[in-house]
Amino acid sequence: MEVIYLKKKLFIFLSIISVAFASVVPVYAQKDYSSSTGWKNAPALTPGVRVNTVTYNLTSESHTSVNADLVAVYYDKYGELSTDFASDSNRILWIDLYEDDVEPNADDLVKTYKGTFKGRVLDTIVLYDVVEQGNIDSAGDPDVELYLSILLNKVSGDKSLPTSTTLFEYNMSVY
Ligand SMILES: [Ca+2]
Ligand SMILES: [Ca+2]
Ligand SMILES: [Ca+2]
Repeated sequence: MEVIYLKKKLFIFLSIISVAFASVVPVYAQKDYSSSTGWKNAPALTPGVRVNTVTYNLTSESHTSVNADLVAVYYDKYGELSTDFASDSNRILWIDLYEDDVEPNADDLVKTYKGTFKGRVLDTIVLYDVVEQGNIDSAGDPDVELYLSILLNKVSGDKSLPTSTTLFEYNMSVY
């Protein structure tokens, strides 16, 4: 009886250890791939000229297929245009989030973000539209290739010069 009791205690002990270990392993495994770009400076933007960022390869941590709901772009560190640019509170900054594909497939326009100004100061960037309602890459492919396509509207009085890269920072995440 006593031996069986000890075996049972040992079994419970080992079960607790294995459950604890199993819960640690996935957390460690998640560090092996990137699900976020980290904070990046905006590219230099010449008004009226569309500029694409580099393409980032990100992997979903929770889903084997990725749709727009699993992708977010965060913005921070809003800056100010220099006096080379007109002060205009009607100026708009358009940011399109794309998922890159290989021809003959066109890249997916996933979401659009809209930036607004108070004079020369970039006031805020908000989600404007979710364009793609289905998967943004092949079903069963958790690795997505994301880039931003950015257009700073040209306003009368702007010089044809690029902005500094401190107009804003962005951070893309896939969940
Ligand atoms: Ca792709
Ligand atoms: Ca795609
Ligand atoms: Ca892919």
